[in-house]
Amino acid sequence: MRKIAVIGACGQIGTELVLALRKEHGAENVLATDIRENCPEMLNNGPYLHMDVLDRQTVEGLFKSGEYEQVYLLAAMLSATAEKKPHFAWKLNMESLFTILDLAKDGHIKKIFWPSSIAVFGPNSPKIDTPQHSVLEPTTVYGISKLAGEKWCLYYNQQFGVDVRSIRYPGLISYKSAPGGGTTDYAIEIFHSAKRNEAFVSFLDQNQTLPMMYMDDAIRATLELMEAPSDKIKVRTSYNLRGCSFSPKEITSEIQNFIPSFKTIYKPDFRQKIASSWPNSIDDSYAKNDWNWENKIDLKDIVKTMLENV
Ligand code: AKB
Repeated sequence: MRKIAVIGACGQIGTELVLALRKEHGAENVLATDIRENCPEMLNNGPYLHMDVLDRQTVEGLFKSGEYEQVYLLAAMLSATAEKKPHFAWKLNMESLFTILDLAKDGHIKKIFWPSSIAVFGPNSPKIDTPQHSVLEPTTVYGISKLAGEKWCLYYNQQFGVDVRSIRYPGLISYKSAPGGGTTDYAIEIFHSAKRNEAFVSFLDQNQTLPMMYMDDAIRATLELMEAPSDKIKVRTSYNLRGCSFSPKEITSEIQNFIPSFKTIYKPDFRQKIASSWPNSIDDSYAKNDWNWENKIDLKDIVKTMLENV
């Protein structure tokens, strides 16, 4: 059996994805690679390689061996950090994708997963049940890079037959690994404050509803998409996926069902502007029809699980 590699394996999605892939395919068959020197303890059960995805020569050397059939390319700079380092964010998010797409085009990799985001939408997209095919006018560096990446994925699929698959992730909530630099990160930080019995200072407005999803659903979606027969994958930009939608006020009130004294204080910063350009909820009928996607975990379950485990 040929192997799987996850690039950007130490991030929020990567950590859990590596563990899920190793469970399914055997730990020795799933390589975790990241720019971090040392492998986090959670990923110690299988192979780890310290690698900078922008070092094209090293990345090519690894994959030209033909040992790896599937690559999950997760290395990226997220929305909030990307606004502070726009040029580097563009370089990281785009150059890494080209390296992997070119390796697949030349026959060294069979299947690629590359994550997109709800950030591809902008202020002129419909806010409620945002359709798969919608106005795409992102106003953030991150959103622009994800939209461009989606178009390149489609181009490599249509021109060269590259089997690249993608999901527009909403904000992802998990307790196993920390998020880094996203606008939706508040929905994780809030649980840490709640567990410390501290008031939470929200950088988003109380009524800013955003699409969110629990990590277990996101990992299951990723694996289901990658396992679906190629002819079922009709969307070769990136699939909309719906989890649940809530605002800081609503998640606060759910937490108060467990910790009645818990409070959130609202001090919106630059991230509020990013959030207000994104949808409130997502229509995912294409994912449902094409590969039978179905979300399972709602806000009540998320709050219970997070409070039990954070
Ligand atoms: C972010 O907030 O930047 C990410 C995303 C929605 O893609 N979580």
